[in-house]
Amino acid sequence: MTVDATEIQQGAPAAASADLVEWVTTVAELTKPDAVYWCDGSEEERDRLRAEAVASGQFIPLEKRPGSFLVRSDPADVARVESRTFICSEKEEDAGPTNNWADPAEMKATLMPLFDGSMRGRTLYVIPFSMGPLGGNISRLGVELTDSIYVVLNMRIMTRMGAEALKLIGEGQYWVPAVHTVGYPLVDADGNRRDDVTWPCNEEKYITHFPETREIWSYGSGYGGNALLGKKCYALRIASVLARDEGWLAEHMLILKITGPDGRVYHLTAAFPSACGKTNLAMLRPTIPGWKVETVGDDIAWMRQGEDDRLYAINPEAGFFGVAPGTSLDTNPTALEALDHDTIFTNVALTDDGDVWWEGMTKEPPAHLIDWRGNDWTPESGVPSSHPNSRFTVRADQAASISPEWEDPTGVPIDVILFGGRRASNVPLISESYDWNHGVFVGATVSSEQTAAAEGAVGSLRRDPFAMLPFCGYNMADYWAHWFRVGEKLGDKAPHIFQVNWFRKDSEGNWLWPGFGDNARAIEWALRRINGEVEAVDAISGRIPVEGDLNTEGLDLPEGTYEKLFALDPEAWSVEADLTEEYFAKFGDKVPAELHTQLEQLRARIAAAREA
Ligand code: GTP
Ligand code: SPV
Ligand code: MN
Repeated sequence: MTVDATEIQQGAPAAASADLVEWVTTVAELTKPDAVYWCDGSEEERDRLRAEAVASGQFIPLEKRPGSFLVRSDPADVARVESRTFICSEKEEDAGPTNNWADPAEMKATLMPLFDGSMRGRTLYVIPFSMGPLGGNISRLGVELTDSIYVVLNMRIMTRMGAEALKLIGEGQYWVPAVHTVGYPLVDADGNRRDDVTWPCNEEKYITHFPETREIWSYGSGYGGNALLGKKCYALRIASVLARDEGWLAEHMLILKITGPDGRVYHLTAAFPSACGKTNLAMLRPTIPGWKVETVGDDIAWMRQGEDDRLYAINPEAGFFGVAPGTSLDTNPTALEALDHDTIFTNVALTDDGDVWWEGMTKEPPAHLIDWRGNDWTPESGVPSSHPNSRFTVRADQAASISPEWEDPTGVPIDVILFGGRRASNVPLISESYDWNHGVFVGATVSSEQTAAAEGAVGSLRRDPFAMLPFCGYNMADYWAHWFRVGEKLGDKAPHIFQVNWFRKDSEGNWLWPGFGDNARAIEWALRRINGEVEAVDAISGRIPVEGDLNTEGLDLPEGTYEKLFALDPEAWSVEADLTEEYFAKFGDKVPAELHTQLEQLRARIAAAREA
């Protein structure tokens, strides 16, 4: 029996506004669930939903980690699906050449038959949530409707979800509607029932955004950014549109606080593409004495100019949806320690004693595991035991490194912005932008080797401007123009911009730089630069350290490492410049003139380096 409008109205909490109840009713009439359930965010509710998910077989309780569960997804639903992600703006040029565009009316016409009856036999969960601290000025509200308990329990960790958010919406605050279905109804239109599976999803997937009406509709996937709609769909794709219209920034950036030996405090944001080290840097344990890093956010930053004209950042999320493989006591002890309770693990391996394991967690793999597909696994199996995009979901405040300011609704003032990516060659360990506009050019031209965070060819080099390629909700060239406008408003209060690359390799393919905790050394140099404590060398990509100024004390780097880390080959950079010109051409006359000016200046520096 599908739920009817009267039942929905009677079942709605008193705090629910009429417009919200009406929207829920409309979606329920379309998707035809058995029941509608309004999430209140309580622990009692969490425990009940966990128990249901365990009973259905989707959640495997982990004895070693209280309140923690392992979930195995369908092998065909393991990452964001960029090819199925659409920006449905009225005009195609407003989506731009880097997004898949669809006409909003046509997309709705495609989606409605898919959503029709898509929740038959299931419960529709109403998830009111806040991105950012509840009631904060920079924070924004949303409501996700979903037929997945997995999504509810993940959203409960990743956002401030429940009665408080519902109350703010009831008071008339702005909210964004987001509808999600796994697209696996348990009952067909004729009333025939089928059994559920542990990871329901649909072969057909649509992750759609309507920037003008500010709606999100997601069909067919239960995984990560495809399904936890507060994250990429709202906090980046829709929020980037809001930010453009309202003069702020919604970015794919970590936020950290760093304190030096002299007690001075700085805040940084860093934009790195998916699975390129944001979580790791946000929880960095510096290897240089006297430095301390605290975490504000690991994936998304919302930034606005404050009353003192500086740029302030909040983390709109409440949890971490972090890459599991590679997380170890050596690389990221803070993350590993945070995962000892109340964590959802997706697509990692199960040990014989009821714990989890993934590649890189320990040097020696266990002798036997159940892999992420549910099969027996031994070190001889020849395949990874965990999916490369397997993830943990954990409350942010479970990380010991969490900054006391992480929930400050006004945010933290940003001193430095880093842009980075995975580059085996050409891009030096660190270089300082000549000014804001050069920094925007650097951000706009980032390329990075693709990772397993999205479907596609892992390792292939692709442009990922501002690490926003899959997340910008409008034309990327307009987004660049927006960054120039923001810089103009910030003037001399603007953060300093640096480019970093932890991933440079030698000719044998070995990392040149130890990375992780040692990345603090590059940040130390950046902070000394902004304080005017050290000189720098004007180079092709920006200003690079004078040899000896980069603190390598205690590192056992082979002779010649500095030269290799900072090598800037004019021939290779000339090729980069040509590729950049080709890349800009895709955006036609939308490319801000300043980017062409910056490209000319880059070419001039390349020419000067050739002559030197
Ligand atoms: P998303 O959550 O997908 O946006 O990714 P992220 O940027 O937060 O990535 P994360 O910090 O989880 O890092 C992903 C991978 O990069 C892990 O396998 C890390 O081990 C690896 N990694 C992170 N920092 C470094 C580093 O400094 N050097 C090297 N070589 N690898 C690193
Ligand atoms: C990313 O891919 O950048 C992520 C993971 O942070 S997801 O939420 O799946 O987008
Ligand atoms: Mn991300």
